[in-house]
Amino acid sequence: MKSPQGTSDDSDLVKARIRAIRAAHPGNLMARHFDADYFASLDAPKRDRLLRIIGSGVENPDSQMGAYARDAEDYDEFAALLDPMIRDYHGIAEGEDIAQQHDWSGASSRCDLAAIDPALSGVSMRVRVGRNLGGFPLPGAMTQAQRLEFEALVAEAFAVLREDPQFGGHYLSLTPGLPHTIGEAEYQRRVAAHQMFKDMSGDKYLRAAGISADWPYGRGMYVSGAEDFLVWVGEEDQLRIMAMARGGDVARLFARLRDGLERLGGLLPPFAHSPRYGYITSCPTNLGTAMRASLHLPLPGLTAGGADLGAVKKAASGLRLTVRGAAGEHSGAGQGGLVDISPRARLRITETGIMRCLYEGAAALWSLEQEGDAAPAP
Ligand code: DAR
Repeated sequence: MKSPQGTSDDSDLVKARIRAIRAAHPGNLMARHFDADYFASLDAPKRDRLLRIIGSGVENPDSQMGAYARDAEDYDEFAALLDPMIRDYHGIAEGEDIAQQHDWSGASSRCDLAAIDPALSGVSMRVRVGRNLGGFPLPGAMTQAQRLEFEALVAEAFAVLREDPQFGGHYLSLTPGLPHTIGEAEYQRRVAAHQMFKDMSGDKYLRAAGISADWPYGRGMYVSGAEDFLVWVGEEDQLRIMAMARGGDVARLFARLRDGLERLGGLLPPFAHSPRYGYITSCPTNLGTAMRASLHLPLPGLTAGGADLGAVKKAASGLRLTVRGAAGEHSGAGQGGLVDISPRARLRITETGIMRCLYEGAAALWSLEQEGDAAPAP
């Protein structure tokens, strides 16, 4: 059966299919929390909207979350299903209050891994946040015209930012026929340099959610002169704003992002934000700070020379960190046991909390590596 993209007369089929997914894929949070009576209580238009939100999780039973919001309001309008999924994923008990706070004060502190060990003065670090503008649908529901309208709006902001002494740079569009459009060779060079994002149609989850539709229209990237401040346009969220650096100074990296976010935010309409869930994102896993902070650590001892991530994942989990290969999700450890470590929490933690979790977690893993012991101290 094709995925149920908004055909409410598929209700019984959908319910049966989700029951089967729940049995075969207990980790699919949409299937775990889907309630057939709630679904049946909705009128046809709302059933159609909900089917589109969960379509990726139905089409891809191996999903973790299994849903992508299509409008900022979806989190309130479909809270009966989405809130239990969000609590389950982010480890928030039913009845516990959710009120996201934001705090960037840590970016003005001293958090430099090189001060712990000069060997850490060359680590590759990246921190990004997702942002969406309240006046547009989220990427899964945008028409091609809306994607082009959005790109034109942010390109105006980039035209101002490019003159900024701290963040000056230029915008590279993938939309055919624009003044800033880049060719295939430049695009592939930027992808190989780990700057530009790939065609999302290769991600079955994003494809099923409609997030990769109309590729490459409305997509592009702003890059600062120093190539250490980037803004993706039209990826999983409307904007992914990131700072990158080599070295161990985590606080300085966060300060770079904080300042860039402030400059760009002052040139755009307000970002979609909820007092409950913080910055609104397509995927519920990113709600709250909408931040992913990471750095690459060489851990040959903890990864058996890069052959096995099991022990380091266990050690990292105790430090509230996730570990993946340095080449991204689902990749193995790189040369010399190079791994990407990142705080797991996004919601009910502040930006400073994430920064400190990354800094302290990296220091702890490095110390274990030096001691040659994969089990963290009790
Ligand atoms: N694959 C989707 C999303 C998982 C989180 N990763 C994101 N948002 N890039 C799933 O529901 O499993």
